[in-house]
Amino acid sequence: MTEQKGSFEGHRVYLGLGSNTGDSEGILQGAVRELRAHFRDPRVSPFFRTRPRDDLHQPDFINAVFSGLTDIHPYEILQITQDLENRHGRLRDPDRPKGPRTLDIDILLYGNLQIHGPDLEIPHPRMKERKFVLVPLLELDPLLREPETGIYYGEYAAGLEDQGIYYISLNHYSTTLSWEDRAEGYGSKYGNQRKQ
Ligand code: PH2
Ligand code: MG
Ligand code: MG
Repeated sequence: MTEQKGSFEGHRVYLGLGSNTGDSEGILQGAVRELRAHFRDPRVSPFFRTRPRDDLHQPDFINAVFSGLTDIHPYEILQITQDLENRHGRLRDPDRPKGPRTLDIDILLYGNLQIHGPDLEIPHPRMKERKFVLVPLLELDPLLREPETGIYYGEYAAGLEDQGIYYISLNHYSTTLSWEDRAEGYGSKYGNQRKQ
């Protein structure tokens, strides 16, 4: 069999990153740096400050989406991401499964693959209700569609209420403002109202 070098691109994987404990922005930057080593053509969305969902009494999150090409098996990706979470000192309060965390990495999409296992579901079952996932995802890939239905993720996002997603400028390294001040100062097409 002749080898066709470079003809197989691999699967494009999307990972949702979140943190709301410690130096969240630095933690996500560190996670991205490590993830890049496992994927070809790595891409990362802008970072967003987002209002907490599900468990409402916790600090705002920083969220972003990472994407890259790979042939690594989905369960092996799960190993890599869980290892990364653990090495970043992820603390889980068993009473608060959706509570504060130093680093959360969720597998959102693996090409058009669909997996419905007890410890892994792809596409991520709640991603289309969550603007903290959809907004950064759509920054990376505005025409992305849901594998099962072909529905644009942009359509899901457009149908959702305001969930408090605040853009953080990519150009913020040149300022000495806190990320909260930057988010407020730069404004956003997703709305720029500060939480009360
Ligand atoms: N993660 C959760 C629960 N709630 N809210 C925001 N804004 N961002 C998150 O990443 C998040 C959340 C559970 O993983
Ligand atoms: Mg999560
Ligand atoms: Mg998770």
